[in-house]
Amino acid sequence: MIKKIIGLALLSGALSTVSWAETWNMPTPYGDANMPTKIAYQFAEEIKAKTGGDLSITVHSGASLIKHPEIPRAVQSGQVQLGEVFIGTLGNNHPVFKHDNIPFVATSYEDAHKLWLAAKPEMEKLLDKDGMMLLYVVPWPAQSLYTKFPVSSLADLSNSKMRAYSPSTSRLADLMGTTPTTVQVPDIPQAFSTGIIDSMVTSPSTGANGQAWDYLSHYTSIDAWIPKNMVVVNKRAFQRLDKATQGVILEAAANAEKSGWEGVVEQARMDTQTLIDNGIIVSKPSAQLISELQKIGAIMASEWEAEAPSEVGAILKAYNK
Ligand code: PCA
Repeated sequence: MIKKIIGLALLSGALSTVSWAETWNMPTPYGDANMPTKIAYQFAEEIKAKTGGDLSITVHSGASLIKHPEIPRAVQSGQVQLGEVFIGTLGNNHPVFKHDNIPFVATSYEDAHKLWLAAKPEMEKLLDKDGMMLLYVVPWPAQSLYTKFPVSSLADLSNSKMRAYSPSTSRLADLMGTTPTTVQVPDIPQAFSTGIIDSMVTSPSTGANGQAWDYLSHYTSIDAWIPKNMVVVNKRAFQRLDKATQGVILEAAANAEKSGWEGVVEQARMDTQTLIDNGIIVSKPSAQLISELQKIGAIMASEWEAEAPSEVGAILKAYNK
């Protein structure tokens, strides 16, 4: 009898240890050289340290566990507990996600932050409907134009094949008179060298990480928008945790978001310098190019608002306040 009781006690002790230390999986889309990925590792480390190892998060970077387009669904279904995604890729799910990729709405980091605060309540409502909760966002450096040739006006881009990474950038490519082609980051070098694309709009970081100097020559700093990655958690997974652990996650998320907004300016400067050091011709856009692009931005902004007047209207109203 006594033996049996001891046996049970040991067994339940062992079981409770197992159920206390949890491991969560966190797929991310981009590789380890990117700031959002570095921040994801910090976020995971902070949570592990502050929970004394009760919750440890395994970061699976570079879409190694789940392909980028499938990450939101994996979090929603609970296949993984949390994950990271580039907000703009969800533009076809709901126009609210497009706030992330509309040219010339917010071109400074300060304005991009303001736009984010304006969009956040609408984003949270959408995610909540899908059983997810927003944890934090990380901004990318401002998006600029990379080409295999100099560009002084849109005419120089006619017949160009431009990379697109979201519904909004496909629309942008159309309006610029180019042919949009969707290419994931790891495939950019190959797509340029085989002539599938000859231009793209992305950050100095993505150009520098992909050694853009190997396959293109010009960078025109149009700084057209400042997009973000977001990290979302499955609501049920989060609610199952005790209050203290939930608090640790929210605190680590706030720290992650802060380091992103604080770090992005210096990241942009360093990566632009890397482009210059490797021989890319970095220049400011001509007045003509900027005015042509701004006209396209205005068209895109009004199309965007017309798609969802109440939600997008709410974002723009909060932003312009
Ligand atoms: N790099 C990512 C997203 C935005 C950025 O700067 C990309 O090009 O796909």
